[in-house]
Amino acid sequence: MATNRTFTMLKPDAVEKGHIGAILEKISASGFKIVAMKLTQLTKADAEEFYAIHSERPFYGELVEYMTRGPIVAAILEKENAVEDFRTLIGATNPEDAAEGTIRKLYAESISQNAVHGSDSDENAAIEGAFHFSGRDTF
Ligand code: RTP
Ligand code: MG
Repeated sequence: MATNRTFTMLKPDAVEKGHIGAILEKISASGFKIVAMKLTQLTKADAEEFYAIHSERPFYGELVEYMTRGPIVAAILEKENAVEDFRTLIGATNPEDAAEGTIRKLYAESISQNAVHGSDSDENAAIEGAFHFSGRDTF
């Protein structure tokens, strides 16, 4: 994946509360082009692998439970400086610390259930995008 791309998930809490449309609208309005997208559900093995970096953290079990409890929207987004700009758009991990107008400030419930994921590097964006999408599903 080119470095002008990032990977996102609208997490189960956002989907359950009916926020898919509002969040995608905000993403599009912020200049990101959707180049791959689907509604899907993570298995326990998927979530454990996706968040393996956090496996020693006290919240890991809770995180895997949360991320697998219902459908998510997975998408690859394209924009110049996509990884950094998308992290800015979603805001801090804890919505209490997130800037006004960010997706987490608007839609996240808590530090654990925070509505949206954004890749933290170009390398991880490529790995995470490839985890969910084949070349023929990416435009
Ligand atoms: P993400 O990977 O989902 O985009 O979130 P992030 O970079 O802002 O935060 P990260 O440190 O990578 O944490 C991954 C996800 O784990 C949950 N979390 N819970 N209870 C807690 O203290 C806690 N801390 C993190 C959140 O769902 C967070 O997004
Ligand atoms: Mg992270």
